[in-house]
Amino acid sequence: MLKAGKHAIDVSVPRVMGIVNVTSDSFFDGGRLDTAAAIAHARRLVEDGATIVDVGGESTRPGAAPVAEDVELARVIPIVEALARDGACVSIDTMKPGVMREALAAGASMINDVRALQAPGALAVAANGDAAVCLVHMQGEPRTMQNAPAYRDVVTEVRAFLARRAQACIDAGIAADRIVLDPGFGFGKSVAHNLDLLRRLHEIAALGFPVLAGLSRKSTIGAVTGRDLGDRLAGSVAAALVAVHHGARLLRAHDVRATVDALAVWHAIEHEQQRGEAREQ
Ligand code: HH2
Repeated sequence: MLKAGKHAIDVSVPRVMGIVNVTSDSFFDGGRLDTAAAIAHARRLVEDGATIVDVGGESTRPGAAPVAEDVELARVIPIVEALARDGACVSIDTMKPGVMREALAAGASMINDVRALQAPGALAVAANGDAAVCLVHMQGEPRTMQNAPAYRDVVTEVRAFLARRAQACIDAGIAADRIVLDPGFGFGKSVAHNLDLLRRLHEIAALGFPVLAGLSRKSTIGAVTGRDLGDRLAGSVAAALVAVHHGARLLRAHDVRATVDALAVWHAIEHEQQRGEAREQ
């Protein structure tokens, strides 16, 4: 069970985190700045089977321009409030402790931070409440992270970093059952690094925390398939299934319905005894 505020998420079955970006420049779904449209989109993702909705007001794509805190707050808080009022498990995708604090006050149940709570004050904000935390590995800064990322062994280094950050959370008073780890596909990684991480994801899962994988529509899918952004659904779903096969428990996805369906098929195959009736069909 992953504890996220008042929610307890059974991660023995892989779950989908639906992406709700409220930005001008997100790499796939940028341009949805209208609050009502963002809320409607998030509700659709919940209907489609998202267990968590991840609300972000600042793009972290390579080269993205930073967003001021007041602008980010104005974008995300009304959406977090509306979804939390619905009873949804809401994650706030931010690097800023001030946004984390306000989002938790507005009802968010999870902090998703690509800086893994390393900003001054971030750990304290998380430790103060009962939200889950998703700790992401990133080499460098969003603006420059894709300029020649380099590792001796990407999996060993990412795993060591995530283990250190999980320990820092536990030392700060965050219970182990509130911690999620994410290798940060595309965050200071080449295509080869991302594929290595995916192939050896079980080494990160072996740390004992649920692992989240975010590959949806990312450039690695484009590099492998030769497809543009709008045409990467099949590649993204394939990558999500491989991630689950190698130990991921949470999949961050733009296309919730397709990902949920693919996971249902995977789960039925892997746990066939629970699906006896499906065998009759
Ligand atoms: N990827 C993105 C943003 N947040 N959080 C986690 N935990 N893992 C990820 O892989 C991850 C993330 C980038 O994707 P997206 O939100 O679609 O784009 P943008 O950053 O341009 O808004």
